[in-house]
Amino acid sequence: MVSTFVEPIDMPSSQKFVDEFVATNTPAIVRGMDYSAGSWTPEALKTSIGDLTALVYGTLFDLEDIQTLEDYIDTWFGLEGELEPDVPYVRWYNQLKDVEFSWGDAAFARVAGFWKAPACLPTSNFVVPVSRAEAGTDPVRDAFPYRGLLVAARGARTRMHRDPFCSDAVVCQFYGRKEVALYRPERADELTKQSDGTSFGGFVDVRSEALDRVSVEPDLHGTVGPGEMVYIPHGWLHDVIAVEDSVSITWNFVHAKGAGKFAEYLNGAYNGDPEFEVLQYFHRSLGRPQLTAKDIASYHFGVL
Ligand SMILES: O=C(O)CCC(=O)C(=O)O
Ligand SMILES: [Fe+2]
Repeated sequence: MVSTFVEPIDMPSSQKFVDEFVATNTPAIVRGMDYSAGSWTPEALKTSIGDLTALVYGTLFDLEDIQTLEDYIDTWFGLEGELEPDVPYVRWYNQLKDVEFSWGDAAFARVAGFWKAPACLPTSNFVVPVSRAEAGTDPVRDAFPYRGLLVAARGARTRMHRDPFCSDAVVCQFYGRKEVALYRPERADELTKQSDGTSFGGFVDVRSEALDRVSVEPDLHGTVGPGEMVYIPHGWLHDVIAVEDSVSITWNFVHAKGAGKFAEYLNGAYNGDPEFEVLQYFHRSLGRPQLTAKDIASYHFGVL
């Protein structure tokens, strides 16, 4: 099989984006985001949020360290030569659990004036997160599950995984470049090494032999640079590497037009999935009592 290069498309309308990509579960790379490029350079970020304590990870989603963003940038940005293994990665999520922590909420509040949600994304009919009073939901100001500031020195990577609870993801690129490899949901078995009981883990590491190429041909591959966004629909497995020092913002959502698998998840697969607690947290944060998967399903889809 030969992998197809994903050509960036110009920013479509949200109706077109929902119909052509969200409803059909098709990945896309979109160019033409409206953002303030000068506010996202490493130097500018050191001034705006460098004093805040960031969450530092390895190549997947296990927290390894905390460090101010300024320390991280000073230590890791500017590496040259061959891509180095084990470069740490700042994934600075807004609060998604009931624990005190250096969550990214304060950093998101400070950078809110520097970007806008890409115009192609819908602003209503979300199933996740639940919008307050059914109002539109804006990832610039509102918390979404796994909304994170991603600061990745060259060589830092997100190993092959699949995002949690059948949610879709976007990654908006503001500085530097990343390479993305995408594998269809039907290939999950082929790409599973061993099930480790988490949503993210247990997949083959396609860059274990060499960082600059993937060892299993993806269905789609592309690169994302400043002002571009990648859309990763639910179920698609993906591997991402920063080939330049990189700054992005990501978040996950479920839209009513792409919610079929999410409904199935609530009907069974949530059971034993530690990520289900994140969904419950988002409902609780709106003042609702602890909801079961059945409650959440009937809230969104009526009685299943
Ligand atoms: O940009 C990246 O490193 C990929 C992020 C990602 O896939 C995720 O956070 O789930
Ligand atoms: Fe992901």
